[in-house]
Amino acid sequence: MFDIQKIRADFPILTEKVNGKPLVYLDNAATSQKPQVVIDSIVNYYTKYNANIHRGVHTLSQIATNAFEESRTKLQKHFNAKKNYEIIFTSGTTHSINMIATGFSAILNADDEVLVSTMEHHSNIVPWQMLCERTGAKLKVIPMNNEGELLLDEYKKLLSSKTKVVFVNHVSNALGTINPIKKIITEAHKYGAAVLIDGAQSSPHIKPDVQDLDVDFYVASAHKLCGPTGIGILYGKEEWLQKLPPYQGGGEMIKQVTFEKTTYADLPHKFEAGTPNISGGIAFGVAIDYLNSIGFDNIAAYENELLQYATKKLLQIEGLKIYGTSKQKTAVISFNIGNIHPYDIGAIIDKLGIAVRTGHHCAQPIMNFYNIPGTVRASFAFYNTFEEIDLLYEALLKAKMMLE
Ligand code: 7TS
Repeated sequence: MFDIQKIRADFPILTEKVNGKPLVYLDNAATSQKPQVVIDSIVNYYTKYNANIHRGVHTLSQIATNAFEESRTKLQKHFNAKKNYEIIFTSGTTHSINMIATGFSAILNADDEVLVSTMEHHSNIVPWQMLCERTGAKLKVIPMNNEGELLLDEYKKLLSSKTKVVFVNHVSNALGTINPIKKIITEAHKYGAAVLIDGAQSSPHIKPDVQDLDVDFYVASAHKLCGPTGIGILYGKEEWLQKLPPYQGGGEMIKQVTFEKTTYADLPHKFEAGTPNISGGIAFGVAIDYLNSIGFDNIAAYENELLQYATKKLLQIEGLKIYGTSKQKTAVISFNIGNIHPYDIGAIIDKLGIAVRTGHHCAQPIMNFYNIPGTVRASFAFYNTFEEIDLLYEALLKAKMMLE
C-alpha cells in the first residue's frame, strides 16, 4: 500500500549526492522536496501557456486563468472551505498572517487584547506585535509545559470579552507538538474572538477541515506541501474577509477607480492585487493532488512509524536530550547532545550528506523557555526511510566523538 521506493522515485533530488554522499534530506520542516509532476507543471506552464490571468480575451490567458482557478477549487475541496472565494492566494504563510494582522488594525483599539502561544514561529508573533503597536491593543501569551504542550487551563483564564483574536499554530515547527486546535477555537468563540490557525507545519501531515474546525482563518505555504516557494493560501470565513479591508491596493482588486473614490472587487480578488504567482498557484494544486493520491492518513501513519523509530534510536546516544515530548507530535525531533553547540553537529553531519536545521528555528521564545541557544532539528517526510534514520544515528555518533 505504501511503496516507499516508488514514492522516492517521484522525487528526482533524492538521488543527488551532497559532499560526495547520497543526500539524506531531514530538513522537511524548512521546506519539502518536489515531485516530478510539480516540476513538470511549472515547466509546462512556461513552455505552453504562459500568459497573465483574469484579463485577457486571448486564448492563452483564458487557459492560464482556468488552470489557476481550477487550482483554487482543488484547494477549496482539500481544506473543505464552503466557497472557493474563501481561498486567497498569497505568497505564503508569512504573507497570509501579515494580511490578517494588518486588517485587524481597522478593528482593534487600545482596550482590546490578542492572544498568542509560547510556541509560535516568529511570523505568527511579529505581525501581531506590529498590530499592537499600531492600535495599542495588548498581546498576551498562552504558556506551555516542559513537554512542549500548551496549558489549556491557563488559556481559558486568559480569554475574556476583551480578546479579539487568538493566533496559534496547529503544529510547532521547533517541537512538533500537535496543538488541540478544535478546543482552542471553541473556547475563543465563547468570547466572540476570531482564531487564526497557522497550518504551515501541520498541512503537510494532517488534512484540515476548516468548516468542521469552525476556524476563522487558516494559513499555509505550498513549499512545505511539495509545492513551489512563493505561493500559499489564506483561508478566511466569508464574513471575515468581507469585514477586513484589503491589504494592498493595485490592479485586479478594484471594481471601479476614479480619483474621488475606488470601490473594491469581490472576493477573492479584493485580496489579490497585482499579478500573482501563476505557475506557483497551478503547481500548488498539482502538489495537493499528488499528496492526496498517496493519502494523508497513509502519510501520517508512515511518518509516525519514522518518528517512533528515530526517537528510540536517537535516545540511545548518551547525553542526547529531546525538546518537545508531547504525546501528540508530528515527525520532528529537536535535540541537543550534551553541551555541544547545535551548529557544530549540523556542520559535521552535513559533510556526511545529512541535511538538518540548527539554531532557534525562528522560534526564540521556545529557546528562551528551555534556556538554550538552539537545537538540532531532524524533520521527516513520507519519502524518508528507516535506513536514513540509521545514517543519521551513525553520523551523530561520529560528530559526538569529534566534538566532545
Ligand atoms: N509558521 C510556521 C509554524 C512555520 O514553521 C513557518 C516556516 C512559517 C510560519 C513561515 O512560513 P513561510 O513559508 O512564510 O516562510 N518554518 C520554517 C522552519 O521551521 N524552518 O524554515 C522555515
